[in-house]
Amino acid sequence: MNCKLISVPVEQGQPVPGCALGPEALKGAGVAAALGELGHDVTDLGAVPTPAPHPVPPHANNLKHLPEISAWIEATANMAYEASADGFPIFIGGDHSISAGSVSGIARRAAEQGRPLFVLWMDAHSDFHTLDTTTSGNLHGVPLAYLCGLPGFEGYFPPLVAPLAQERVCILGLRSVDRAEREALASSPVRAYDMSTIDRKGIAPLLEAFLDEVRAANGLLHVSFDVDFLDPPLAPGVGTPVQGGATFREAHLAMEMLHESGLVASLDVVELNPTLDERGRTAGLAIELVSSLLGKTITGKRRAA
Ligand code: Z70
Ligand code: MN
Ligand code: MN
Ligand code: MN
Repeated sequence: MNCKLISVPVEQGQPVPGCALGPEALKGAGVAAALGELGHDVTDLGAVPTPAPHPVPPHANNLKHLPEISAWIEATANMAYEASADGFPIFIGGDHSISAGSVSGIARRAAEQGRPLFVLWMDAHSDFHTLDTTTSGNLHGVPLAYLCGLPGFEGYFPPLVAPLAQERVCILGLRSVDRAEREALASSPVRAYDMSTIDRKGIAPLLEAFLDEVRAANGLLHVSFDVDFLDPPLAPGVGTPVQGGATFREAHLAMEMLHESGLVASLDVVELNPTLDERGRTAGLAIELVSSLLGKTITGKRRAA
């Protein structure tokens, strides 16, 4: 596999400084070497160049850095579209607003190829606000609603070439969902699994059922991994930790299953904030999990890359 590393050093989608240093932290902690060890070719495509802010009209809601984030989404989408012609793009954030760009570019490519795109959103948060419903104004809280074609983004975010089919989206790991997001999810076919559901049913059967659907549809799968999916004591280097997250064993198993499925075509790793990390633990853990998704095994007896 040709793994293409794409840095998207954006932090204006959320309020805590430091998240823009995520790409350098992950690279500094050896993500390229770790993937090389697994037999992959690794190409570092560098960073999405900082775009000029978009001249968007004023919005009635108090949205933070809307012109900048809108421009980053467009620039990231263009890079994602180009990079997804071949190989396995890995988008390293940056806050989760970058996925509005990475996934929309991937979706445009998948639509051209006539392949249904499925998205696994591993996150403590649903990121399912529209521009009208967000109460924080932090745009890392809206990317999934935008990608699913919810209304109100027109004229503010770039036009979506290929909105996601909501029944092909699965959110895993929820424990912080705002009221408006809860209402929007209740009337949406998006699968939204919170931690209680994971505790009761187990992460493996939930994920396996989703992977079966991707396989049956001959689909492509994009994984959007928000590091705050993980339990905060394990992964302190995130801006918005929420207690009660996934354990190492749950996350590790999910990544191994994703690899074994052979269905994953692209990946985001977002919300890593190295200034809040403890001696690089969170970055190291993220690399361990990305390695599992790309074929690292314990005994070496599983399916090869
Ligand atoms: C909240 C909001 C959020 C990530 C925090 C939080 C959103 N729902 N997303 N961390 N990744 O402000 O809209
Ligand atoms: Mn532009
Ligand atoms: Mn998120
Ligand atoms: Mn999150």
